Amino acid sequence: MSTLTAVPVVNEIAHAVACEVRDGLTANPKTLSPWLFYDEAGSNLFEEITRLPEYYLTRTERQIFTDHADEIVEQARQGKCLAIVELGAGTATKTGILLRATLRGQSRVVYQPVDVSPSALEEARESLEASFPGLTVRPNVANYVTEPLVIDRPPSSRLLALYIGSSIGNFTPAEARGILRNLREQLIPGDALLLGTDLAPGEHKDEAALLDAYDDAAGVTAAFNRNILARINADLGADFDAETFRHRAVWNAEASRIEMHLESTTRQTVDIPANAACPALSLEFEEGETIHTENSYKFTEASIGELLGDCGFTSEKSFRDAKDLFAVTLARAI
Ligand code: AVJ
Repeated sequence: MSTLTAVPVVNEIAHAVACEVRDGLTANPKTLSPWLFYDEAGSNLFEEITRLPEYYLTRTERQIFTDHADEIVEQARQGKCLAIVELGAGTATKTGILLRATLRGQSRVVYQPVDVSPSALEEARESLEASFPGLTVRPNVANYVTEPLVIDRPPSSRLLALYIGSSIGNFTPAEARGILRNLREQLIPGDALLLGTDLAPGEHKDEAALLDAYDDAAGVTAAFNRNILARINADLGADFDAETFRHRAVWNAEASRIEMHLESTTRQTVDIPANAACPALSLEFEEGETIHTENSYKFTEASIGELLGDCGFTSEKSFRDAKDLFAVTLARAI
């Protein structure tokens, strides 16, 4: 057996960080990919964001699950037994509501969370199996964005795939279609998808409130955004002074997305030492130059239907909160 295949995941991540930074920061305009936010400090900051008064997304989706869990599960199962898969599960904190509802109608359920983080999946497995007798958690460590999915189908059950938390919002329309088509390949007609998407401003949501969700008064989102620079310093030995970059949140109406940027408040040079993926870089920033760090796409009933239709699904039912801020769509594989 070759030892070359046993590259530890940690080195793969270090290599991916180096490649991402090389490609993004030598591009014009400069960009960085949002997955870079989620080192340990960034994951903690995101948890903090989900509790902010301005950041309505997490608590609104949780409320939709709390109010409609039985209906969602009944709609998905159509009298059959369900097995549940979740893309980007993380620690699966909201999923318990749906698992509990599923276990009201069947005595056993298999839950397959897919995530790149083995530690998050292990945490999910321990806490969920302790809370729900009848639940079997089968962690699946994989990158559902870049790798073909492998999902196990327990005999004679129908699959319900969860892609919640507005995670799909981080991807361009083309990338989002790639992800849902990758999922669809593992499903058969009659299987279900539950998709959580944030809604565009309009009749029920004003643009200012949406912007506040990405630029909170306490500055937690700003710290989350700047943490990407601290991570690059820590992982690659770069010399970013994060305090010289201002957090910017912008609504791009044409693309229907919130964009986050980091804006250099001064003309400066940032150095990144050579690494396995890249020779040493000396990066010039003009005063006011930005790094585009995130897109968060916002949807309408129509754009959700279009996305699903393009990927082999049909939308069956949309579950909303009372203020119509967020949508949870139950779709069927056709
Ligand atoms: C984790 C992608 C759903 O886009 O709202 C929160 C990330 N960025 N605040 C989102 C995020 C800034 C979040 N998602």
